[in-house]
Amino acid sequence: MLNEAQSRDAATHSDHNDTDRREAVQTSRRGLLLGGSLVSLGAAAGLGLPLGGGSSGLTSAASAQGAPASGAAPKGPQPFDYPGKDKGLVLLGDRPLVAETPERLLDDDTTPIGKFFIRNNGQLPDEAKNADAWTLKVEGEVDKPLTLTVAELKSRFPAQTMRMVMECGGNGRSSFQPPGRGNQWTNGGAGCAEWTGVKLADVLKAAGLKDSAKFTGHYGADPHLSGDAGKDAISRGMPIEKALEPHSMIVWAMNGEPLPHIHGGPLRLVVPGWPGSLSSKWLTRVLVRKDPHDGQGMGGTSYRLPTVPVVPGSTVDGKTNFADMTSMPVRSIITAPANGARLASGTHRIPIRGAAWAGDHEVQKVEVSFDAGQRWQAVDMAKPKNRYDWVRWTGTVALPSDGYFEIWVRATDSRGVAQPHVATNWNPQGYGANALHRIALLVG
Ligand SMILES: Nc1nc2c(c(=O)[nH]1)N[C@H]1C(S)=C(S)[C@@H](COP(=O)(O)O)O[C@H]1N2
Ligand SMILES: [Mo]
Repeated sequence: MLNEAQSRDAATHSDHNDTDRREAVQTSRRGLLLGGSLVSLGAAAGLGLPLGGGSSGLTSAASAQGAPASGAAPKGPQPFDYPGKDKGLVLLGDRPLVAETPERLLDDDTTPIGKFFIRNNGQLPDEAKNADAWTLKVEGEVDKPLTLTVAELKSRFPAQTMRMVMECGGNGRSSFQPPGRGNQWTNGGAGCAEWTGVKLADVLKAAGLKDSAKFTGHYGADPHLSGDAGKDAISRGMPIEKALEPHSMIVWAMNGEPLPHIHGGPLRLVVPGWPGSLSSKWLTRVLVRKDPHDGQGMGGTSYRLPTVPVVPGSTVDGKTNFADMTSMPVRSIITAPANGARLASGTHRIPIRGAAWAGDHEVQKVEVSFDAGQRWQAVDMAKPKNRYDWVRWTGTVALPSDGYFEIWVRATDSRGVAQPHVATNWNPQGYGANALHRIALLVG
């Protein structure tokens, strides 16, 4: 059996199709964790223990990510440095640029742009000089192919603003054992912003969908990592039913500001509830198709899950008994206190808060435990603003004494499906892991 460091190494160096390759060149998460913000968080909180962040699984939260990987030289703190972004984001890879938001930074009702995670598959395209002149083509199985500028989108169709979660399909990947290939997200490949734009459905209807219109394919302006102009960085698509949902949007603003370049400005899709990879940034073209899209990031094991569970670590090509991911699974996070917080002796009533969301489903309940799941208590949930908004929750746990405690949280969706204690339905690229979130606290 591989130990954690070895298998993480294997994950980092594995080589498969193009998508995998891109993820494989990324910086090892382990190295960053060792020298990075999570360890210093423990230190900053006055705690000598090497507490990890976002840990899940069957080891204690304090030890889950604390042991140095053999051969990895400890590095100094490496704050994430990108214009307009919070230095507390954690860099998962710099080529392509990928950064996640530690759970404690997801403490705002609406995730500020500065704290919103970044997930690129290719290079950044050039920044548009005139956002309103950016053009989008809608073609394929339509009566009237359209070429629309952003200015025309704004003037021809009714605008709407929705607060909705965007979540990477690989969010939670670091809790798979053996590790799934790709960015080792904890729970921070997600954020919830206010998106302003038009319904994708309105634009598709203006183009006139033919009876043969069954699927979409999306294209963005970002060059492939290799620079090869014949390849797309990513090009995913979805069934037309999802495209026609009123919450599937073409957006130009985020939290009331023009959509930032790093988040796909001037124009992107937001397809809530499903893997973030459908929410194409720097959107240039929506192709309406009669057959499922075959772009970069479709097929094989890309954004696909086993329909018949496979042995963890097995070699599978995704051709049989696999299906495209649709709804993301239910997830909850504790955003305060921060993992590793140290509280004064005698502090036993601990206010805690966080967020929960459930892909296409609603959150039915959120519960917390301070005794490793022997007893659970429900917390109060705020009403979401609209469908696909997350639920902000608050609660208080009454600890029996001073000492070391873990607070666990789990959410249950509207179908009665709760988060598992360990990541389940292992798959080679590590999608859909939603093991419950835990934080460690030391009182006294
Ligand atoms: N054109 C383009 N669109 C893209 C991507 C990309 O690399 N290129 N990444 C996708 C993935 S995998 C995710 S999770 C989201 C992330 O959006 P964000 O970077 O704004 O957080 O964008 C999606 N849209
Ligand atoms: Mo993603």
